[in-house]
Amino acid sequence: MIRKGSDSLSGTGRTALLILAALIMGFILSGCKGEDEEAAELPEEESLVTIGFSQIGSESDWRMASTKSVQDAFLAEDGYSLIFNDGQQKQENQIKAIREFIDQDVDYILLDPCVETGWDSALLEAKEAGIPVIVYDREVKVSDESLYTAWMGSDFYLEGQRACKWLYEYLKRIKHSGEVNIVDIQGTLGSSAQMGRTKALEDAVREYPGWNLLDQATGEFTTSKGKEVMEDMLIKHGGNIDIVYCENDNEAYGAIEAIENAGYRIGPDIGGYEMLIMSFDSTREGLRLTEEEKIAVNTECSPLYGPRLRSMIEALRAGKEVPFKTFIEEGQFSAFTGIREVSADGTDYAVTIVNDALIEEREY
Ligand code: GZL
Repeated sequence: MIRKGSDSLSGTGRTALLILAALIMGFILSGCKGEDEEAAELPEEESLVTIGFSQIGSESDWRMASTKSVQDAFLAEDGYSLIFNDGQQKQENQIKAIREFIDQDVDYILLDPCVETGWDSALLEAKEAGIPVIVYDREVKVSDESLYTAWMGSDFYLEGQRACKWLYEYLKRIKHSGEVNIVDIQGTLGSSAQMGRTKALEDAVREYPGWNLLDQATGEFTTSKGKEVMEDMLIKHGGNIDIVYCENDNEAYGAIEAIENAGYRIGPDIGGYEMLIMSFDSTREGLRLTEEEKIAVNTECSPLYGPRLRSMIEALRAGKEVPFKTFIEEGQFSAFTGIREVSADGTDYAVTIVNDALIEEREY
């Protein structure tokens, strides 16, 4: 305490003054932290929203882009703690990860399911623990849809329909009246992406006269397996193959390598004994091959879910309703300028002609 009118302070008074001065100094200093101190200041660990992210694996360019999109959307500086688990393309690993997230009592679980079935028990455990599960990209098939909060992803059957309709229109424009022999390098068997794209091709083969499905085998959405499957198909069918339907870009990379190694030509001129490659994903590398006409048509499957998933979680945190099922818009690309749109399911979809600028701008 400071006494008034006194020209010298007692011991107590001096101590009080020193304490007061220290308090004032402390107050001033605390208000002017260095920039780096503020920058380094992150939300307290316990205040972060924790998210368990069960990712399928790292099998393809698409998958890596999908992982990056989610990681970039849930940063600590934005108040999130993302716990990432790579399932290495095995459902048992993903189920184990879900159970670990429950033990860690995360706030939300993000799941991209490698296959559609076999999730009921793990999802029931999450529901009983009160942890909302958002499924994205591929779908789950469960006995009770209340086992998860929402799904957002692609319409894989429509992707396949658009790809096959493009081929139908293309064959018309080059006046190819004969039969076409098609081989199908499938994705991971049992995944929604594979089932949708495969079924669309099988339905088109039934619908369009002269379309023959020579062979089908899974390339597991990888370059190496796609190459191996193509090598086997070339041994069995050789130059009888007209169309190679690759269910993702990485399989197309592998198929192209196998076809060129075997001395066959790749391109849109199937009448001139070139093999025509179709693909899905529309990655930057896939579109570069499309511009070179090594891939005739590339049907997009966007991996950029991060911002959408973050918006959904922010809505849930705010107590808002979110749609149970959300399909995302996707494009289609080709270097063939004769087709600018295809109609599927009663809707006209634009076909974008690839060019360098478009490829440069791609986020993945
Ligand atoms: C489809 C996605 C598929 C991609 C592949 O949404 O699940 O898995 O098409 C990826 O590239 O491996």
